[in-house]
Amino acid sequence: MSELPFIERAKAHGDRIAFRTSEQSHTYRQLLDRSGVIAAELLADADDLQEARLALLVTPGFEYSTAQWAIWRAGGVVVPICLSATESEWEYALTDSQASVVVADGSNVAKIASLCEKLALRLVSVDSINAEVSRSLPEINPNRQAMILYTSGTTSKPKGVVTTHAIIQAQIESLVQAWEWSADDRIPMFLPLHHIHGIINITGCALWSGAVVEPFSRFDTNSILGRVREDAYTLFMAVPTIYVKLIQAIEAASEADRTAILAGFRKLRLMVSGSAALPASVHERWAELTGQELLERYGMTEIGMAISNLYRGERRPGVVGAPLPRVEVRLKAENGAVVTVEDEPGEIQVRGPGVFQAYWNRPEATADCFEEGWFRTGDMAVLERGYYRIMGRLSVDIIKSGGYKLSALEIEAGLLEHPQIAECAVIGLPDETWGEAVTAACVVTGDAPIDIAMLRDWCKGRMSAYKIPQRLLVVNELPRNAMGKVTKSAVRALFQ
Ligand code: MCA
Ligand code: AMP
Repeated sequence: MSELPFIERAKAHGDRIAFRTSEQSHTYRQLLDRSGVIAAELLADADDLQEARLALLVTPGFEYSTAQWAIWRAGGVVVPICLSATESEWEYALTDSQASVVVADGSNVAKIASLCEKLALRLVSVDSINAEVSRSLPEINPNRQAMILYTSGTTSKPKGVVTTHAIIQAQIESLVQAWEWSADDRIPMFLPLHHIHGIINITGCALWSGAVVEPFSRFDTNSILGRVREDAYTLFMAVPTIYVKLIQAIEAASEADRTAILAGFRKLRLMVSGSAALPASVHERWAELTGQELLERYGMTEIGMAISNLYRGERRPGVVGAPLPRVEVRLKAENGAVVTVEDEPGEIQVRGPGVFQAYWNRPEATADCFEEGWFRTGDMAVLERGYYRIMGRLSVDIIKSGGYKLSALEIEAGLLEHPQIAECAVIGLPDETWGEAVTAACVVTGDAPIDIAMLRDWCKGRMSAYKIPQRLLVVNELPRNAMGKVTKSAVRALFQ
């Protein structure tokens, strides 16, 4: 019987370490065995989960990957949900994806139990599966659906991005080839596992290659710097905000600590930045400190990684590079013509085996984002001396803060629930640490004043922490055009 390629590969990696923490290590064989046991439990009496959606609320690390593999091996579709989301954000993802099961671990089980009860969903606690059941698992065609990731966009609610096993494999193989992953690699994983940066670029590529992943429950500067000093890694991948925070930490460290940390970074074979624009100044400062030229790359939930600076070749600050293996990129000018020369801007459009299948249950949105078989990214770029430079986004309603993609419309809808906010407009303003800071202009009613601290406090528990505005301006009215529509460029001008 043929198995999914990642299973076949894991068998070959056998007794190599897949996950290592300060407490314990797990091998690829353990990953296979444990995921087989969980798959059997998930199947219960069924032969195949037949692409049923199973939400995943599991801590990063061995537990997460065993549960993910178990869902795949049982024939289900994984819907990873954000560990720190609010209950209403979970409810949206669970109902929109029509999930029938939630797979959770540790304290996450209790956190989501009442919601599962409300929605009549089966809640499986991976920790309580002890049986050593051995049973045959279904044969899974690689063209079957494998994962749904929720991504914010130009609609007020996030959309589910559906990928198949074959698409995931194409996304991983492209990166493994371009960045020369091997079984000798060791990488820290401190990014959230409901987005592709952590799922595909780090964990997916590492497990495909037989490498070691060192998981952290969150980004904690001191623990990660401690391990860098000990030469624990060969590879490092992060969003620009993390490099900014690392520079601040290194600059604040004592001379001795600083020397040891920098010596650790110097030994890595590759450091990658992505998910948001890496300012050239950060690239240059990092190179000055560590001698490492950060490799910047560009991607999107819908397409995986598309463009990258070269592993062996030029890494130019401020640009994202050239198309990755098996990815085709073109620029489409505003007048609809395909750009054929350098220095002329256009929208990035992408084609290739790593492009997603569809937005879950949204045929119109899916059709709208393809043009002649090319995916329209909504990002503008220009080709300069063979490398693409990202110039910005077509939509002002998409904000990137700390690598998270946020919908201004979704945040506005949340803020309008505040009893005193009559109208609001949310924009992203440039910010040294976060890339963009979520910023709100609000028309407030009633006599009680509202300041940013009060607003942030009110938002806590109502929306994920990274969506909460960092700046607030109370205005008498929002700027509108002749049609009565709020103009975001005029809102932006209010802050200058
Ligand atoms: C945390 N906070 C944030 C953010 N993250 N505020 C705005 N934007 C954020 N992204 C809040 C915290 O809730 C806290 O609020 C305060 O900021 C300070 O928290 P701190 O502990 O300093 O931050 P942190 O918890 O360390 O988080 C920073 C982070 C995190 C590690 C950079 O944001 C993160 O993991 N970002 C990566 C997201 C990611 O993986 N994106 C990739 C998407 P308070 O003080 O009120 O409690 S995939 C993608 O984009 C494509 C495919 C691609 O190309 O990769
Ligand atoms: P997401 O939907 O979270 O996958 O975010 C994808 C978006 O992140 C892209 O459409 C870009 O706007 C942005 N992005 C990713 N990498 C980069 C980069 N290196 N430079 C600028 N923007 C980036």
